[in-house]
Amino acid sequence: MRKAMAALGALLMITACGGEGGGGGGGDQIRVTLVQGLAGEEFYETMACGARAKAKELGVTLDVQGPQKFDPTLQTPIVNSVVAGKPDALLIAPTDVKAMIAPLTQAKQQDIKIILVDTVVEDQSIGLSRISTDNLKGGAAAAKALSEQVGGKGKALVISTDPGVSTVDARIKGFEEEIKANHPGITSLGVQYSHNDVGEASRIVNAALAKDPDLAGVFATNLNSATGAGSALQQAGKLGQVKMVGFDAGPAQVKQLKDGVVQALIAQLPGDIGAKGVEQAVAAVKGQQVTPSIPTEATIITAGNVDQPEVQKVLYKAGC
Ligand code: T6T
Repeated sequence: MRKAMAALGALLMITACGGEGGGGGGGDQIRVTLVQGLAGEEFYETMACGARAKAKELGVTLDVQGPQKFDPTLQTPIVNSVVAGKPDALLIAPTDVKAMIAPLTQAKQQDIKIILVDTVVEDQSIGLSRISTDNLKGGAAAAKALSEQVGGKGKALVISTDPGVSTVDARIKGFEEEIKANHPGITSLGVQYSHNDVGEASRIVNAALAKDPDLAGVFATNLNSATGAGSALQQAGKLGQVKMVGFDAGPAQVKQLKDGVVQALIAQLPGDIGAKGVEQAVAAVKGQQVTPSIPTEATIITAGNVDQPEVQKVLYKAGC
């Protein structure tokens, strides 16, 4: 029943977003579709804004669609219906490294140019260009920032979304390797998974605080995990006692930063990823040079620099 409802929800999403930008779709106009990892979430909405602006600049027709949950069982029917509509190119953030290979193979067989934005799939033959933050480096930066906050010692917990999501898996790897290599005083309590659910992330932190009252730090690998972990620390009155570093810079997280719930955020450049995605899609459709791998930058945000104009520019938005 829940699946049927979710599929219906996804179908409703498709009809609501068809046909944007690029002045009405003349015959030879390039048609691109962006399939987000999660519709309505600030990271992917900011990505869509960057893609839309670039599409307008290049005179491309852009459709933006996304599932209601970060879930391959919801993303797959969207990809299948996009493929049926035969766009010239598809920008997609695959929600699982394995499960999204089959639907994307279909798209490739239809000669739809595929550009992977943010996340990737294991099959290296899928994606003419892969555009994403250097997440391994981002995870290591999070480890350094957290270690600094806790004075290089104590127990640290990692909260992530689900195994099989390329970005957050790389952040965990970068974090754990940095801790092992350079922060001997830090004891990693391992990773727990929130399934990208804010409430679940809160529940995990509450349970961790009960089990390890001397918990020193938390690394949350993405927006929803960070938001949930932060509210649990706030409700437990652990502000400043348990330090936290979170990936992403959505409005809720920036508020937590200003309230002293979290000490550092690692902000990606989703708008940049979206814009570069459209550029690579157009190049691929025109048979021009395409760049196979494009790493994008990330910025460490603290209460000390959050109000600086250049930092304000990288904060995520819920709309354009
Ligand atoms: O962290 C981003 C994105 O990079 C990741 O792939 C999934 O989660 C976010 O969308 C934030 O929720």
